[in-house]
Amino acid sequence: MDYKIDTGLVAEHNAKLQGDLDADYAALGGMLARRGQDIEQITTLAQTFAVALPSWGVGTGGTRFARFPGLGEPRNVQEKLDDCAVINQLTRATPAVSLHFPWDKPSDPSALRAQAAALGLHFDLVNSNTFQDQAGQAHTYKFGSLTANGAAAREQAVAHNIDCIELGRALGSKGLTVWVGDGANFPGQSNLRGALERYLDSMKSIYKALPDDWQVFIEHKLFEPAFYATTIADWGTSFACATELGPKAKCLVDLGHHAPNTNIEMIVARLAQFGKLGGFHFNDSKYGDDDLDSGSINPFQLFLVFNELADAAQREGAAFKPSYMLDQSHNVTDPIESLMSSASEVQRAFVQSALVNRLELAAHQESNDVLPAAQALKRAFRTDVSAILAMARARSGGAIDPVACYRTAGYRAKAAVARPAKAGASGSGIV
Ligand code: AOS
Ligand code: ZN
Ligand code: ZN
Ligand code: ZN
Repeated sequence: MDYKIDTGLVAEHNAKLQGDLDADYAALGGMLARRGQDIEQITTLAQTFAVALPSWGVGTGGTRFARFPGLGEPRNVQEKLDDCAVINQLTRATPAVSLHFPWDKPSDPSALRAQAAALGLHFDLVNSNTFQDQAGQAHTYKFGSLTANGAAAREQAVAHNIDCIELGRALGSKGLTVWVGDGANFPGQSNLRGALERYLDSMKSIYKALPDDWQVFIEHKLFEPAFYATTIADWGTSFACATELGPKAKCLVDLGHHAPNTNIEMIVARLAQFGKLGGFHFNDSKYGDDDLDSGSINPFQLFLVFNELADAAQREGAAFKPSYMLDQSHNVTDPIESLMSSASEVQRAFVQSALVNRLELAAHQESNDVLPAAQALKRAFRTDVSAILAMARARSGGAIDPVACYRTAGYRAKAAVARPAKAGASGSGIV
């Protein structure tokens, strides 16, 4: 394995913290045992958790107003993989990378696949990009891509998605996520129904190009860049389109793509109930598509989402396997640090949801005993499972404290030397 952080350094870091961790773990184990829960079982479960990294997340994202590049940013997809490998080495929770084309288009897909394998990584869903024009592109997406009035722009957008499938296939991916910014800024600009009809026509062509074992995920988003009417604005539209397209089409929920205060966990429950929950883009949000670090604003919501996922997993067993990805933009932090801590925040919600006593909860619901039902959730949410997360990492070969270990290793300073800043470094301000 091509480890980017010296394994001796990780071992040394862990050795210093192991004693304290053992004590915290024993205390937590004792508390859970009094609740009838076995900490070992939960730690083993924590070790199975995985969330994919967004290739675009390892560069400084910026906002639509400005971008302040950091030192040692990855300049190409190979360097992005190196950074993703660091995150996975220290967290052991991010073995897959979700690539975005054409941003990450490799000149040699098999070489990129080999690099990923050497780094202990593989490729999750690939993402198409028809929300911005690329240099030399024949037809603009200014007035839409998959929904454009002009057949030529639509065909170009469809062809790009099919290229993404081909590329993804060469890389070992099993699915495509389609997010389009198509919509209108003015009432009257676009025929609302006509745009969705064109979207469906375009998506049908993409769907036909899917290999047998592939899926396509439709990502909805309330607004931005279209500020009056977005074609795929909500889960209802996404669900209707996924249903119309067929069994390989599912819905992808980006937590930031809803109006403030939307009950996202209920959307998750609905999509799971009807077999259309494809996956997630995890991030956090205060106002809109803020792409803040997962769990940084509303960790209770994240927990409630995982509580629904735990319910679905219990009902449906191994067949229930939504894809988990992060989709964040890091403007004021080192992206590697943010992604490490975000992966562990999502893992935290997963572990907390496993602490919910589902039998007890069901009994309270059955007897309409409301307060204890609410308390059953709160008790799990309030449990500090940090020692379980740290133990899971240590046992899987990661770092007890990933951010501290990363800082000790001086990876960013070394990257700053190896990757001198250049204008227009890879990454995007649009996430
Ligand atoms: C855009 O708002 C979406 O979240 C998409 O997932 C997008 O492809 C990604 O954020 C990269 O820009
Ligand atoms: Zn997203
Ligand atoms: Zn975003
Ligand atoms: Zn978004």
